[in-house]
Amino acid sequence: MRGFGLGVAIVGTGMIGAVHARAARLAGARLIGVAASEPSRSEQAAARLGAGRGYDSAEQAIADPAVDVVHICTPNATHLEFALAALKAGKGVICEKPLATTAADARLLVQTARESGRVATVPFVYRFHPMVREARARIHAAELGPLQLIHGSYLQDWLLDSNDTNWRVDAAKGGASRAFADIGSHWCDLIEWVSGERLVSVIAALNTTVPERPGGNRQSYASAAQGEAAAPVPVTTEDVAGALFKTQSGVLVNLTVSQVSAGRKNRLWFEIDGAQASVVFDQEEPERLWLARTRSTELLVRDPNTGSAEQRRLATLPPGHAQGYAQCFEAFVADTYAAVRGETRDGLPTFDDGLRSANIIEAVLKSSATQCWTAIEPEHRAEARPRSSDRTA
Ligand code: SOE
Repeated sequence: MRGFGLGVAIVGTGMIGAVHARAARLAGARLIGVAASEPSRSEQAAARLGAGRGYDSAEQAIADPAVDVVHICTPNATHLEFALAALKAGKGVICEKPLATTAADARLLVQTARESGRVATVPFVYRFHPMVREARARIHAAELGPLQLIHGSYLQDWLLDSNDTNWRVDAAKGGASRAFADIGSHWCDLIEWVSGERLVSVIAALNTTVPERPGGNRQSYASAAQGEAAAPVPVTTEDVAGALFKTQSGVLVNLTVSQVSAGRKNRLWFEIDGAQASVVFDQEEPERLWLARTRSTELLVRDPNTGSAEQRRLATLPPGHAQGYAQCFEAFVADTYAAVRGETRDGLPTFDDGLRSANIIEAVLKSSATQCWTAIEPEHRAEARPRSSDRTA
């Protein structure tokens, strides 16, 4: 660690690489350089993202002694190689989700991270909405009573048109699961973390509703109109998924996932129903939390002056000045850097959480193939309960 800020490199310069770059800079890091798929693209991306240099390759970025933390923002199938190399080079790592395309690979990454002693995190960033923290604090303060049911959905529409495509569609680059691994993974991470419940088994069904999409090697979000013309290829990854889970205490959890639901842009929604009260969070309306009892309903509004310690910590703007996805990402990156400096932050998603997610994805794939209830590998979870300091004020 040198000077004021950590030195960081970003490997992968698509849509999400740019989000990382901005969050890194806001957290006070020095953006030493970026690596794209080829040197000329790295140079262009360095200019666009305000980085010190463009690297010739990911390997060069990882080997740079000026770099303390490597952000891995490349297609999923490359995460294993780059994250292993970065950990072995003694770097801290932020690796995009899904952490790996198989649970075995995710397990190897967890083991390597532990052996390295480095901070290794995964951007399950929706944990960083202040009102998500509020929901969690209230559940852990037993305000909802014993939990009865958890349900919800994560819906998008950016792959609705048969001309829409992206590397995620290709199982060789994105992994065998697409919609569930890309966004269902966020929902499962969030509800486990908020509720304290642990998913133990699942029955799931996956469906590919758009059987062919343009082939080719497009980066990030891109429709055929924006990219090069390419012949259609069969799609093997799912557009929609339905899953019914059971938790360790017997709570039923029902999830619908889709990347082909017209008008739904990034609608992560959950409801947690307890014996005394229910709580609802909608990622597209993240400033509010719906909290209802049988005879009264409240709409809680984010406010840095009220609520749980963690709501207040993550509220960076005054009430009524909307915070959203960008501030979640910024808080996640800032908390990762704080951990690299040796500080403790509540709810930082680590490689253990990436492995947890990979185990859930693997069980969902297996259940949909066998049409049977399937056990989820019960691996250690880094953090299941909030600190005692996170209580409603
Ligand atoms: C695309 O579906 C995507 O960008 C995901 O990869 C992100 O994790 C999610 O936050 C938004 O949608």
